[in-house]
Amino acid sequence: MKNIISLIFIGLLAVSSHVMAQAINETPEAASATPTASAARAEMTEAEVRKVDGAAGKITLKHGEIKNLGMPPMTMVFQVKDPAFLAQVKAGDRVHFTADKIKGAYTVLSIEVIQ
Ligand SMILES: [Cu+2]
Repeated sequence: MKNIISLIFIGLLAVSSHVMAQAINETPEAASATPTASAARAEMTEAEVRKVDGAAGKITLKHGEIKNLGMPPMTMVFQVKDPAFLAQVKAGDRVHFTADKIKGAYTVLSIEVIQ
């Protein structure tokens, strides 16, 4: 009798943890609250170009909040995915860009001047 009660208890535990796992998976907040979003999910962020350093392959941006990186507005230096980006912009331009952390370095994945 004791064994049967134990089995029922274990069975209930298994069922309830399965239901809880499902509930967690189906919570919309849990699905979108991954700060390590892939590049494909990166949202456009607005910024002002402060400096373009073609030799170093870097760009300094005064950027707004970068949601996919969980980063507040600030001025900082980025690597660029494609050196050609640096020829498309100049200091003072207002731009839209996407960025992600690649091999530990914040990197601009796309950039376009706001006309
Ligand atoms: Cu930043």
